[in-house]
Parts: sequence; C-alpha cells; structure tokens
Amino acid sequence: MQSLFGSMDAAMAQKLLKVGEAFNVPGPFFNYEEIKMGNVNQTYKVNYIRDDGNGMARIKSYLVQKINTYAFRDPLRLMENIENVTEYIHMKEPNEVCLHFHHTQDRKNYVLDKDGFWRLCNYIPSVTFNTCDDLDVVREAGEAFGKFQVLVSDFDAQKLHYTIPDFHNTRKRYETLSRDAKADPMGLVSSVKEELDYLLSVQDEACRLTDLYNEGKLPLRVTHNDTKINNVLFDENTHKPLAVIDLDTVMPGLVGHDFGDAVRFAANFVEEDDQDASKAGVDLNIFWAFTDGFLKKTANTLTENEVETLGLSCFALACELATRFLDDYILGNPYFKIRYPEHNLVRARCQIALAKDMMRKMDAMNAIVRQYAEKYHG
Ligand code: GN1
Ligand code: MG
Repeated sequence: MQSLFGSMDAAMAQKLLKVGEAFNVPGPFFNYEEIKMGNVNQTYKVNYIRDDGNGMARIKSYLVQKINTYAFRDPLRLMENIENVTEYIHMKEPNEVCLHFHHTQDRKNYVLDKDGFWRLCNYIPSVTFNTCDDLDVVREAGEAFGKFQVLVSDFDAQKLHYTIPDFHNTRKRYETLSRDAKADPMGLVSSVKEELDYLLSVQDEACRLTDLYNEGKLPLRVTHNDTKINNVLFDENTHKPLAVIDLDTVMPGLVGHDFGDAVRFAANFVEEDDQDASKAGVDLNIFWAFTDGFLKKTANTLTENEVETLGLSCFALACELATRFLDDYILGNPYFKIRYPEHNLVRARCQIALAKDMMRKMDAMNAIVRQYAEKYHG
C-alpha cells in the first residue's frame, strides 16, 4: 500500500508530527526532509500547510532536532544555556534574525519521550556553505563569528553550564586517545599506527594552547566552540550573514578555539572528509579573508598573547579534531555520525594532512594575523 507520506519514512513523519503537536505547532503537517549537515544531532526541516489569508495555501517550515544524548549527556542544561544565550543575543539585537525555540504546554523548550530528546525552532530561509571560494563570503563569515564573540563577551559565564566538559581541552583529548588506543576494543589500532604516531609526535605543540591557558597566559572568554562556516546562515540573495547558529557548545573557552576551528574547516582546500588526504591543506587566500573579517571585529579586545597564538590555534584544532575522529574510529564510531565504516579514519587523515600543511605555512599565517591585528587595533 502506498504510504500517506509518499517517499518519506512514514514512522519518522508520524514521530515529527507528534513532536510538532507537543510544541503546539498549528496547521496540517505537509512533509519533512532530513538536513544532513551536522555530525552529531539529527536535524529535520518540517513543513506545515498554512492559509495565506487569501484562501491560498502556503508552507510554513520549522526545524526539529533530536539531540544526541551520547554527546550531550545533560540535554536539560544544554537547553537552559540555549535559552539564556538566545535571549541575551535577541535582547542586544532585537532587529536581527535569530533562533527561537518553542515551548510545550508546560513551558518546556524540549520534549523527552521514548525515542529521544527533541527541540523545535523557527526555520530561517537561508543558504550555508560547506566549502567556499568566495573571499567576500569568507570575510563575512569571519566578521559574523567575530561579532558573535564580541556580542557574548559580557554574558555572565557563571550562568553557563559546560554542555561537554573539557570540549577543547586538547591535553584531555590526547589522554583519551592514548587510553583508548591501549585498550583497542575493536582490534583496529595496528592499522592506524601511522596516524597515531604522527599525532603523538606533535602532541606538545598541539597542546600548547591548552597549556598556555593552564599557565594563566590566555584569558577565558565566552565562545561559540563550533565555528564551522556552515554554522553561519547567509541571505539567499545578498550572501550577507543572517545569524550564527548551533549554540549547543557556547561555553567558556579561548578565542583561539573559535578562530582555529573556523580556519581548519573553511580554509582547507577540501572538505573535512575528503577521501584524498593529499589534497588537504590551508588555502592562504581563504585564511587571509577569514582573518581579515574576524580581526576586524575582535582585534580591539584581544591580548597580545591571544593574537600571537591565533596561528597556533589552527594547528591545535586540526590536531584536536584528528584525535577525536581517530579515537571514535578506534572505539567503533559511537560519537560522530558516519556514512561508511572508515569515515572517521578518513576524517582523521584529512585533519592530519591539514595540520602538516599548517606547520609548513605557520610563518605566513602568523604574518597575516599580525598584519590585521595591527590594522584593526585602533
Ligand atoms: C560536530 O555536529 P556538528 O557538525 O555541528 C562536533 C564538532 C566538530 C564537528 C566536525 C558537539 O559538529 O566539535 O568540529 O562535528 N560537535 C560536537 O565536523 O561534538
Ligand atoms: Mg555543532
């Protein structure tokens, strides 16, 4: 028999319909599509039919997400953070587009049922970029993340829960990798010896950012912590940034975490899971454009040590992600979504190749950072 929901998975459609009902979304359910972008949570664009006021039907969309509670062990506190941070941003910029999470009858911004932990927010019509050669767009992304940093800089960090403790503690990430490699639960470690050896050989350099913080040489700020360029929504026509999204990891952190993560994602010649790691590397033009945008917004707020370690932070984040992907591969992929068995290993190799290229280009990267730090330090 043909399903009422056509090519959609009928059980999933029913589930999303139920979630929508719990959040009091009006109008008949039309359809849904899965948004495959994130590597941790499940995301769906859910469409409803509305009357446009002239007797015609129009589509009204929402975003529904199922939180990965293996990654986010305390989703209630995560939603508390999101509520506080989004409210704070909206208060400061009431006229800007922003995410708004809906509430249930009993004023909860989530639904917890036998299938998981769900939330629902407005859908912002926009485009996103996984890779981008347009330097203006990259510069705008740098400005958007820089602006976000300044916007949340006076948010009371005491109010923030650590949604994932030690998220960017590179030392801890290395400890975890070493421990899991020793345990070798899937018997895979002998096949990744080259990757493991490389990562361990650069451990001290990769952890220098974390060490400098522990020595009191870098200030703790409120940071986004997941600054992939696809977490900036751009206007479909003008390609100007509309909003920074994915606030699950807004926590106290270092400015280098946001800068470094953005660069390791956006300035790579290839996507982070390209099967041909030999193509990975830093595109200095992209690096230059992102740095220009980011420092335009933040240069005045940064300490000397922060500026001096921005180049290093890119290497640190590439290595940190490589340790995370490799660790997940060794454990049988419990954390990141994968599309094929070697996916996490492919990701790890790509980050390693990128990290090596960053090492070769570190002087150039530092020079670019210095140039823009001086330009925008007024
Ligand atoms: C995860 O789910 P997504 O794509 O926003 C991860 C990031 C990684 C990224 C790698 C909470 O982000 O830290 O950099 O994958 N988020 C979490 O693609 O672990
Ligand atoms: Mg994320």
